[in-house]
Amino acid sequence: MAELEGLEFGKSDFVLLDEVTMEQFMENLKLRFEKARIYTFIGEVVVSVNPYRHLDIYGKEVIEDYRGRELYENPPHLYAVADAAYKAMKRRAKDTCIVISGESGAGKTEASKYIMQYIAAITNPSQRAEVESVKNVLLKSNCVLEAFGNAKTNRNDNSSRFGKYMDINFNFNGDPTGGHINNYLLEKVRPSVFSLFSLSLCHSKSSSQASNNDSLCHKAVMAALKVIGFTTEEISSIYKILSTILHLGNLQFTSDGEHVVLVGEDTVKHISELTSTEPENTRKALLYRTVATGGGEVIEKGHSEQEASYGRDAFAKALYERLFAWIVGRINSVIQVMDYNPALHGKNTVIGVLDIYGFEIFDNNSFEQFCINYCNEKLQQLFIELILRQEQDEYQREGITWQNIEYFNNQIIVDLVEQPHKGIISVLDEACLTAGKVTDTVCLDSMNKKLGQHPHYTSRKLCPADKTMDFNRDFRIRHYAGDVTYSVEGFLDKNKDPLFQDFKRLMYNSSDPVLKEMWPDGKMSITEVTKRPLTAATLFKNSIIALVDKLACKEPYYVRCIKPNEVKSPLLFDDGRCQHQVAYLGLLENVHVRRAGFAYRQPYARFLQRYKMTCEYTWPNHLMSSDQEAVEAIVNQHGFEDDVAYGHTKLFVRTPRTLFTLEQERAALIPILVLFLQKVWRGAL
Ligand code: AD9
Ligand code: MG
Repeated sequence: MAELEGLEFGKSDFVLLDEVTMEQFMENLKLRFEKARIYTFIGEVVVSVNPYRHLDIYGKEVIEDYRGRELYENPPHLYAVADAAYKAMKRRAKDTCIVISGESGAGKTEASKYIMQYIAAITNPSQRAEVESVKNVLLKSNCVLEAFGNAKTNRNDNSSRFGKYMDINFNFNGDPTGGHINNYLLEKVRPSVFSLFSLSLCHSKSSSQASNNDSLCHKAVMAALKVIGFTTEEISSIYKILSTILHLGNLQFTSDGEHVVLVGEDTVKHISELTSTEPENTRKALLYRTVATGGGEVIEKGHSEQEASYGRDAFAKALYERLFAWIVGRINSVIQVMDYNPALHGKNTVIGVLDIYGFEIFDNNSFEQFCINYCNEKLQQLFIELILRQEQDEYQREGITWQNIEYFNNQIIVDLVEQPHKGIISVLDEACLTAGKVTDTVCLDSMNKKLGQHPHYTSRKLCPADKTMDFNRDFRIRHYAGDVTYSVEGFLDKNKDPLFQDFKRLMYNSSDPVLKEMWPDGKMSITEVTKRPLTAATLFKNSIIALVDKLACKEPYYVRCIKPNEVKSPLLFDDGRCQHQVAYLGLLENVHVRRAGFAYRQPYARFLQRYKMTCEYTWPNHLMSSDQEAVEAIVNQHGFEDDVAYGHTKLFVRTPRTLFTLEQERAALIPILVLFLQKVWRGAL
């Protein structure tokens, strides 16, 4: 068993702070970061600070230290949470989930990988081939999703531009049998340049031309694609689509005075070759759109230069989005659990791992931040609700008297965003549906009208004195994590996310079967396409509601990630930035909740087994009528009466200090006991 940490490393659980204040919290967090203790508990929650350097704390021996242990037996670690989630799943047949949150670059994706690796390492001890192959695919899927869905941003060199939720299924043995991945809100703009470029460059160039790093990455992706089971044809289609996206980026339009014309017919030729379409059709789709007139007549209408550029960009983004969705779908079809018969195999249980973007507050906040922050409101609600609900259920079940805890219920902000007919999303959708030229500013006006009274909404019009906002552009939401000012510019376009039907039809008619498969909606004729597709915000809302439903029925475990500085430095702890994150992650609130309740609980028999040596009435055996009575004797002898409550089957301990004291006493007694036993053994006594 790993050594418990000494006091020079600070408190390993924030619940142990002398006083729960921001100062004490930050002091402890900083001290631990400086001593390379990047993980700290709040009860069962792990707070993690990105070390920005390699730490030797993830090896095989460390995994062995955590395997099957109780949380407080080892120093805080991701492995402790992973093990707790796994144990609950295996021993109690509970579906569990691990929710990893934090801002960009805080270390979520790395954490999710360590958790997956831990689970892979502790399962399938008998090395059964079919389980090994499932594990391999699950691990390799990360590499592929990162290659296609990550990008270098100014906040993170390897930023995931999508939220990911992965279910891992287990059989009654506790071995993985498969899984399912859901992805959320892929950001279509940023990744399209850098990562795709290096991927497809590697593919087309010989490895001597590509940089060493790129070529290594490319090799790993190719190997992962093959392990997952992508065929050669599929891989070739994937790279052709990537090239198409890059060629579209080079395509320019100009005007001959009357018509819009393409600059560089060669590019069009390349695109049609890569997409297996007729060059003439490709050209047409780029320059014209088919529209149905009021009388039902179908005509071709030439684009303006601006419309053509807009169409090209929308097409490139849609190609990327559909490619990514198709890859996820393809991975899912491989890892899907088949032929599972509960009658034969026992209950199929699940551990879900959620790696999703945290709260974002930038200088300029747009539609993406709006969606991301709404998602965080939903998750925060779930966090409070689940943690409190679970606590309160347990106290009730065990017959413990308990006072409900007051907390800020952010339902009001969730409503502000998602309520039908009234919420921001609904106002946006309405503006998108209105025919004619509804501008972003007009949309802002209708939000002001509808939401002006809402305590968490404001804008310059409603609050003229606030000069930090622009009159025609900005609105502000008072989020649970703080105020965020959004610029409404581009909201409508991003919400409508329109793509001319002509592109869909072009792709559907491609003779590349993989590409065709990605565009089933290209089958519809122009007269069929009158129904408006759901908007981006509504689609996102629906997917987040479904996600929350999924999480709500699982036992949750949390990893809260913090980014120590903006410059990726292993040495710098930026107090201001860190404090801000602690505040909006609600960590102090979390400590309060945890302290108000009982931090630890243990069945009487287990408690007794572990600590009986610390009490003269229970060592080596007790003569009392029940385990509960024996536990009471231990508690009384140590003077912990005020810190515990007795449930029907378990002892509840308010502060972990009690347990630590017992732990220390036990640790001190063990060598004496060993000595004693050795002497007995040798007949010296
Ligand atoms: V984003 O929202 O996808 O932009 P993440 O996922 O929160 O973000 P990520 O896990 O990608 O951040 O971490 C960013 C970088 O920090 C990694 O590429 C590593 O270089 C570094 N990092 C994060 N966690 C660790 C760690 N436990 N040990 C060492 C780490 N380095
Ligand atoms: Mg990430």
